[in-house]
Amino acid sequence: MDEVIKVLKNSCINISELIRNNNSLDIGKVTNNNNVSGDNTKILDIETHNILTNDLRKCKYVKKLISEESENIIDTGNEEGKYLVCYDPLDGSSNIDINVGTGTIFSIFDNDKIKTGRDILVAGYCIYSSSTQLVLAYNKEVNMYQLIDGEFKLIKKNIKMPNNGNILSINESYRYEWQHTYDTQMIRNLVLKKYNFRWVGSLVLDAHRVLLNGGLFSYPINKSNKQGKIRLIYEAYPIAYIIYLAGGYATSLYDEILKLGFPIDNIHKKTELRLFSYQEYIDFIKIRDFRYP
Ligand code: FDP
Repeated sequence: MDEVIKVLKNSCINISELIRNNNSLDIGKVTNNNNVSGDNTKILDIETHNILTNDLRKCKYVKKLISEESENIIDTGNEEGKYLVCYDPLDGSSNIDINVGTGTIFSIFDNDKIKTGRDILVAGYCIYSSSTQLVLAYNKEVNMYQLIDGEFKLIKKNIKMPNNGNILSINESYRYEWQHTYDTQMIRNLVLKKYNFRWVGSLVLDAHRVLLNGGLFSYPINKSNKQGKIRLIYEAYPIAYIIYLAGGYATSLYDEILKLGFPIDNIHKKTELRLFSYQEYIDFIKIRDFRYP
């Protein structure tokens, strides 16, 4: 396992270098292809997919790969391989060309023991923003590292989320397309409590804020995204795992994200995603289940 984590760390360092040393207008250009989810693929999406896929293929402990940018599961052909590694090589690709933060999200499973998101062995993400930071959930602890002088140095150990926050993170432009009123009611309640809005539009950064400062992130289903927009295997599961380990909550409307079955026959399946610290979770459940206030 340590070997696989080492490979992922190195790939993230290489991706960070690629982003910092190239013209963001060039690497943010759209290619002629869409990915399997129908998103416009950008040059950096492809380059980051290639870095991770090539590096992980060479690691003899890795058996299979699931990437946002590959339609099917990739078999590495490694005979000793034991692990499945799932990744969104570049989350937040709409932010590349305007130099707003993006990230890589990943998780590692034992390939022969996968039923739900609870079977994750390691989850993590790397943020490429004003600094490059890695958050790793492993051995029941969430730790945060920063890339300083070419190495990831531990800067925060055993992260625990606060009981509540003061930020509300939702793309309200879909308000009239939401399929129910719970999110609208939640927004009203939190605004009355003086919460402030923030929406980076890169899940990895909006989730990172919830992890460190608490609050709410919500991406409900809407008319354009009838199943939700966040990809379950390589976006929602790993973020949910990290948030849970740090004491928060990650759900769709009714289900805990980590309890959702692993969609092996539909690896790009989408879901709703809500992230909460404790107080916001309680508030949301009251609204959803008791129509309160
Ligand atoms: P992106 O399409 O830029 O890759 O799931 C992908 C994602 O970004 C998330 O990172 C982000 O939270 C969300 O989509 C943003 O979607 P909207 O543009 O609909 O707000």
